[in-house]
Amino acid sequence: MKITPQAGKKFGVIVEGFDAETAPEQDIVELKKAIYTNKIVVLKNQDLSPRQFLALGERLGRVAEYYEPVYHHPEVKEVFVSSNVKEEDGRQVGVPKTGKFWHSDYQFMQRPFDITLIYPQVVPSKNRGTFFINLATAYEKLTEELKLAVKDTTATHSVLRYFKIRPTDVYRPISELIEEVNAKTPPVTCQTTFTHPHTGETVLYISEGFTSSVRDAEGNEQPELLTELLTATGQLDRTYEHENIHLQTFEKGDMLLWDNRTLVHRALHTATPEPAVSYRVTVYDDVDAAA
Ligand code: AKG
Repeated sequence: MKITPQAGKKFGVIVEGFDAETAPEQDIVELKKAIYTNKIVVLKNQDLSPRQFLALGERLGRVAEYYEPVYHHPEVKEVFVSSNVKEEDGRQVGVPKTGKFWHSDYQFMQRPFDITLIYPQVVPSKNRGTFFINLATAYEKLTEELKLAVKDTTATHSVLRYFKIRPTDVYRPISELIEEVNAKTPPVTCQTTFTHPHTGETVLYISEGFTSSVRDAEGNEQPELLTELLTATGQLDRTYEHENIHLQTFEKGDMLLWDNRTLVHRALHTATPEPAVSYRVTVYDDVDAAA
C-alpha cells in the first residue's frame, strides 16, 4: 500500500495498492491514521460488491445503518444509496441528489458519524465531485475576535430544512410532516467547538445546512454570529472559490474516505440529466467525542 499527498490540493492523500479483501490489520490502522491527519483518503482501483464495501466499513469501526429506509440498498441495508437512475421496472432505489448543501453526515443526531466512505458507482462525465471545508483549519484562521465570540457558545443542529420528502409523504400536510421530523429527530444542541479526539484540533462544528442557531452562554440566540462564522469558513460563498473550499473529484474505481468530525461537504450534482449513482457506508470509530 502506497500513500502519497494529492498533488496541488489543500489536503487529502491518494492510496494505491490497497486490497480491501486481503489488507492486513496494519493497513487498516494506517488508513485510519491517514483519515484523521489528512482528512480525505482516495482509495484507487477498487472493485467491490455492496457486501464487500460494507465489509471494508466494518473493518474501520461500527457501521451505522441510516435511519430513513428510503436510502437503503435493497440487498445490503447498511449501504446508503444516492441515485438518479431508475431500475428497469421503474423503481427508484435510494434517493436522488443527496447532500447538495454544506453539512457533516448525521450532524443533526446525538452522535454524528466519525468516518464516511463514498463509493461512486455511476460517474457522470461533467460536474462530478464533492466540495469540502476543513473546520479545524477554518477555526484556526478565524480572527481572535471571532474565536473569543464563539467561546462558551452552543450550536443547535436540525435536519428539518433538508429532510427529503419520501414517496409515502405525497399529499400529506406539511405541518404533519414537520411534526413527525421534529419528534423523530429533535434538534440537538452541543458546544460550537470541540476537540478532535484523535488529533487534538479545535473544530468549529457548524454547517449551513444543519446548524439552525448559535446561542451565547446565557442562551440568547446570536444569528449574526452564526452568519459571520459561516461566512468566515466559506460556506456562504456561492462561487465556491473561497480559499477554504477544496473540490475533490473522482473517477470510476475511486473510493473516498473522510474524517466526518472535521469536514463539512457539499455534493456537486450535475445539472445535466446524466446518470449518477453512489454508495455510502458510515462508521463510528468508538471514541466518544463531543461531535
Ligand atoms: C445525512 O443525513 O448525513 C445526509 O448526508 C443526508 C443527505 C441528504 O439527504 O441529502
